[in-house]
Amino acid sequence: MKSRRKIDVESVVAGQGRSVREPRSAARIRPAYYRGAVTPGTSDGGGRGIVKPLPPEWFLPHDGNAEMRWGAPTGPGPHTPNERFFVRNHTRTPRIDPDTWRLRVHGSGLRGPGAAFSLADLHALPATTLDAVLECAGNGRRFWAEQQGTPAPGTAWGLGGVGMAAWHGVPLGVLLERAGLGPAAVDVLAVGLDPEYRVGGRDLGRVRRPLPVAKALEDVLVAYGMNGEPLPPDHGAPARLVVPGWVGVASVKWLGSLEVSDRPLESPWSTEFYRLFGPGQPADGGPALTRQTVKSAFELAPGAVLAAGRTHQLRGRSWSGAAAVRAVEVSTDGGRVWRTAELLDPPSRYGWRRWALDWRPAAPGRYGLRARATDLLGRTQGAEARFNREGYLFDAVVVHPVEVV
Ligand SMILES: Nc1nc2c(c(=O)[nH]1)N[C@H]1C(S)=C(S)[C@@H](COP(=O)(O)O)O[C@H]1N2
Ligand SMILES: [Mo]
Repeated sequence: MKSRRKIDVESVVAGQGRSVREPRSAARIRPAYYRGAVTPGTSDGGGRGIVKPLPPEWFLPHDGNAEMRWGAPTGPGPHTPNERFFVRNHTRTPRIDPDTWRLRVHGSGLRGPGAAFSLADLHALPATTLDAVLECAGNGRRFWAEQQGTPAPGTAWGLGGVGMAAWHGVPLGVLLERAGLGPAAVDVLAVGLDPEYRVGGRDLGRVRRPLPVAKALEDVLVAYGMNGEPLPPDHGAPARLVVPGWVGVASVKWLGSLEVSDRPLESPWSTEFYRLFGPGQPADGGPALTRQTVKSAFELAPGAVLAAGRTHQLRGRSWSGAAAVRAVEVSTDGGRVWRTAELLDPPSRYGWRRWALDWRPAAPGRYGLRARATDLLGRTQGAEARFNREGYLFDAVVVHPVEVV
């Protein structure tokens, strides 16, 4: 049994929205991995620590994080283009020299001394491409306050802490086999190369999180490609984990090492953060979060203005961490009548499905549009989500306000 330390989650989470202190000189942390300073994202201060541009029509800044706006069309296909993909950084995007970078695999769960892989080594290993949604566990957090009157601390994401990419890389199982995976291995601790995370006066060290070997061998990727391009700096270059269906934090970016252990491992990201605390949970918190819940979003700006007496095609996307989305229903009358939306993509185990539905609002006024999805396991979205203190996994139907004129 893993030890469950009692910790002051409130103070830790309360600090999450604030800026964290600059790392010590990057050169002192790990000279080979850092090359110069990070270019700021935008001059409005919204994208501190993010390298790519963050045009306000595409992104909503949250301190050092960037939320994707659902109101801006993202292109013809189901994939979120790299330049539009949300960014969630605990500190800032590091610049890593791909030529000197190595991924070190070590630990008691290996048969031998372990191995170190260069990017060229990764490129030479068998690779696969996988469509997978990547979503922050806190996605939708602002709706705890807005819809349920129970605010939760932390980044107030709308529904844009999510994206879907075609991830390309080496199955983690292949890599672990090459590194000498032994029969006693139980956990793999992935460690990022971004600066140490400091919060509430404590230095929690590098972002890292254990992954059970069973999941590691199932479908996890060490990804170095994203939508046909090399992984961009903000999304984990040169390589990151992609843990399909699981909370975003499992997909550790800027991968530096993998500790393969014959005993269970833990980190603050599995003991303090990304667990459920509160009503209905064990007194000292639930288990480390794994799968994401079911969600749906309209591809429409909140408060969008639509003409009365005309037919509008409502579009959106739905996803689930547990199984492919099976059906999506939409209500335009406050949740009384639900109509089945047309699904525009085939079922996808880890990808989302786009959908569409025609709506001809007869009369002007304010409307709350609702969409709810059901996955192949029968998991669906209700009118209310069950509260937890940190506001993770909001899975209720989100009411999307529009104005008909
Ligand atoms: N090393 C490292 N990995 C990380 C993070 C981080 O701050 N550092 N953030 C995690 C969280 S909370 C999320 S939701 C996803 C976000 O991935 P993205 O920025 O590529 O969208 O990365 C995860 N991996
Ligand atoms: Mo996250």
